[in-house]
Amino acid sequence: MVDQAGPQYSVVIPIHNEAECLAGEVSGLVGEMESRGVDYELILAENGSFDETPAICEGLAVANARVRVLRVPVPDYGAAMKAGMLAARGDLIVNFDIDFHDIDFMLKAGELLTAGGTAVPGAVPDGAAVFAARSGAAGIVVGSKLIEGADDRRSAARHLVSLGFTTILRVLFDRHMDDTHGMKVLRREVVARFAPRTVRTRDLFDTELIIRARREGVIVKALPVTVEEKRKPRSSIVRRIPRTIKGLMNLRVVLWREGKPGS
Ligand SMILES: Nc1nc2c(ncn2[C@@H]2O[C@H](COP(=O)(O)OP(=O)(O)O)[C@@H](O)[C@H]2O)c(=O)[nH]1
Ligand SMILES: [Mg+2]
Repeated sequence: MVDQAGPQYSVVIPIHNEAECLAGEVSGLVGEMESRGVDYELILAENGSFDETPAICEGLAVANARVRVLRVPVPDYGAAMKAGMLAARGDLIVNFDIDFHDIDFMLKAGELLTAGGTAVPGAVPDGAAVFAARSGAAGIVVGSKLIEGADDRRSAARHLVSLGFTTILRVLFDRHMDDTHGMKVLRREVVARFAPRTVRTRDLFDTELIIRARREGVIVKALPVTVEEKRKPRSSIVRRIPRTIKGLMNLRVVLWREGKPGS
């Protein structure tokens, strides 16, 4: 059982129509965390599936008290991730995809986030994220497919899309932005402070969360990752590109209207 104080890691995975690989991937992940003595909970943030996925999720939760299922009615990757992160009880909140997860990355990120004796308390007052920034500790660690040491084994087209996406983020928001869409680990108080303020869902929730945190001084560090396409992506990249660009433009306007944080 997860104790009252919450586990060290809450792993949140958005899930949609994953009947084929769900049980296998979860059992691999859980097995690795248990054998490495990780104190975890696993939140399967499922929505909109029309295959056997919901029943498989329920079965996984019944079989393991550390696994929880969260259902959101509409199929929305970002809304599922947001609900999962806000329901998480861990000190460190991890975002994985069912086809993209890496416990070594998670543990290395966890070390960076708790380095220097900045223990993450279970319940912290608002403003703690900014305190973390002032103390020089990172509040978010992202897995980057683009920095030195990363190994992107996907198609050249998908690598190019990731590169283009990050370039647009740098032009529109912050020239030091790194990869935002992929594995990441966040301190719980960063999620608690910024996730409720996000307005974009679908593919842009996590990007907006990072943009908002950076704007208020949260330190974001990047670790290089290896990424391999284990199966075909669920949504078409061609349909995602115009939707994403439109969403980013909208977010730019929303943030301009909000003005500078603290002013
Ligand atoms: N909850 C939820 N999860 C989704 C949705 N679409 C995709 N996912 C999950 O998001 C993760 C990444 O999906 P994938 O198709 O591999 O996207 P990509 O690799 O980013 O192109 C997987 O765990 C999917 O099951 C959705 O509409 N709702
Ligand atoms: Mg994928």
